[in-house]
Amino acid sequence: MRHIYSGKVRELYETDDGVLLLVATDRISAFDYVLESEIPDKGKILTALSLWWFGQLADLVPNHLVDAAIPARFAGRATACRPLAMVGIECVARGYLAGSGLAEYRETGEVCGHALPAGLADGSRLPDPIFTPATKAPRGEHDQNITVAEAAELAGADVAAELERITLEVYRRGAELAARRGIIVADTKIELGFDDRGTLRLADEVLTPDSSRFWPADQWQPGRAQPALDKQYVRDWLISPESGWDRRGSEPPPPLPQAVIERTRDTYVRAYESITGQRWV
Ligand code: PZK
Repeated sequence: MRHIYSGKVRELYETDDGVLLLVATDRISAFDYVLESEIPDKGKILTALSLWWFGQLADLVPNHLVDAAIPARFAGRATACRPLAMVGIECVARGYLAGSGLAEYRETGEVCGHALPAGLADGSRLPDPIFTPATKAPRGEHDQNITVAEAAELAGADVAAELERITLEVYRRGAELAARRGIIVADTKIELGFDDRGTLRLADEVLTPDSSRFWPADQWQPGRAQPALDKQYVRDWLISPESGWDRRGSEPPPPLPQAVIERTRDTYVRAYESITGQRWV
């Protein structure tokens, strides 16, 4: 087996049979840093959640999962995948305004070429979910939003239309299911790739808090930044005086107190349990 790539919080391996292993670690990022503290079981929880979603979405879009042995040291935190020719576009759907979508809206009144009504605020629900593609940024940089027309130029009009259709369907299904459990899926990013027969398949992880913005519905209040379902305790502690950390300085964030680690682990467990309706064991 060889290691082929390190992401911020995940690792990618290739087995001798050409199967890819996506390994979710317990690393956590905040404010663009990978923290030195880990969240116990985070990788296993997100892997289980992603697998559950692949099942829920199987009638909408084929996926990259294959049935292959997973080495014991990655048990529970890896998915075995077929190698795909990945589409060079990050496929994002947004049902609410936040992050780079909000920034673009404030500057132009549009997001990725979608004209939006005036007067929307941080966290506002959009009239309809929109497809907001982005180009993959080099390591350490942020993805760059592009218009739907630019995506069509890059990928070809037919492929881009498929990306948009699949991304919006995944978002709608995900948002609808999560809403029944009191969770808002503000947006989600999916990755798609072509298999050796030319079929587009859903890859990577899907509808996890690392690839989506999950907000507790009972705390949703447009007009301010929404608390994240998963790492709000981490962010709040890091920007609190107790951490002693200056977000605008050049120092990396300090290690998290045990209580913050434990509460954050609880938020991942809660997210898993409320979305899937299954107990985390
Ligand atoms: C692939 N990534 C992102 C994921 C990392 C990085 N089925 C596939 N075929 C080919 N390539 C990929 C996939 C998938 N999924 C995914 N980069 C390439 C990534 C996990 C860990 F370090």
